[in-house]
Amino acid sequence: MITVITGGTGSIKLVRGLDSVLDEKMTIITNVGDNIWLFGLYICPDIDTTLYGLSGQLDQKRGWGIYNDTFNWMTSVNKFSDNAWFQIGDKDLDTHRLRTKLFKDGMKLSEITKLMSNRMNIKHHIIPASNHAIETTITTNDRQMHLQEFWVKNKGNLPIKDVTYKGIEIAEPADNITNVIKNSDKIIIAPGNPISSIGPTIAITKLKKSLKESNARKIALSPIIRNKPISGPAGKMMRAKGYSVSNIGVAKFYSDFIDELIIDSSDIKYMDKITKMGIKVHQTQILMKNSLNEIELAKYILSDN
Ligand code: FO1
Repeated sequence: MITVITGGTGSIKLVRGLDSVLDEKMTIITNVGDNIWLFGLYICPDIDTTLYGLSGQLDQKRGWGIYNDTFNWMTSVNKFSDNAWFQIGDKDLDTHRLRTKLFKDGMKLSEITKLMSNRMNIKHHIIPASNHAIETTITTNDRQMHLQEFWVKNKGNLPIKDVTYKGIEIAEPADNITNVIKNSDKIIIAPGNPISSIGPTIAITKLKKSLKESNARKIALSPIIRNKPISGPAGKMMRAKGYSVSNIGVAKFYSDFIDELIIDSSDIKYMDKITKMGIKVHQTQILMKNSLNEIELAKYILSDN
């Protein structure tokens, strides 16, 4: 049984690769830290990227939203709302509308995700990390803000003093996540931003405990090549949390539960240092520029090397 812990717009590339290669169903645990209420809608970007990615609807260039979407509704929103910095596509809108309705009707986020996944004919299990609200919050010089306000409204151009996960103290893993983790053969940490895409999930106390206790091979993919994040604000965030922006920093961040780390072939110089931390290191080409790369990396992870 394969379980993947995902978040951010890069994870879906690996998930797609695994989907092409695997005959069996996998479980995909998605980040909920960047969920946000805007325009009266409950928006869950990482769940939707997974849903759209696995049902062939994703705008692959942007990494979020639906391809060939239009943004006419946003023009009306601009008249009334201060939050028009967050772009909702016209087709994408219906996902948020339905989720919000079902949520207000009393359904849990995991139930809503299952329903949507079934309607999109996705064979895998997509489970939000928690049904509790967890909010990734960025502390800049003068105040705290939601991750989306930092990343989308301010384009990540503010200094980061701290990153916290609001609500994490009381958050429980959704559904049967702890059992899935215990019974998995392999648990793959997708190449997402360790702090904002994977961090909120593994900070859930009971989820982390089950990761530590699981006998699965726990394999993380580095999101960093030659000391630079493949995409997004991982560098700034890792520095703010006291981790170096390198594979050493990634290894340290995951060191209390992973067995293995896959790094890019160009970073081979870090191998010894990471091995000394008790983590087995693999090196291969980790940058996924096209579907062939996605499939090759998925095959590499699934092989027993
Ligand atoms: N990212 C942007 O940079 N600008 C946007 O206007 C934007 C809108 C948006 C709407 C729906 C959705 O599911 C994702 C959206 N994203 C947008 C992506 C999102 O901000 C982040 O990349 C993810 O939260 C990272 O996981």
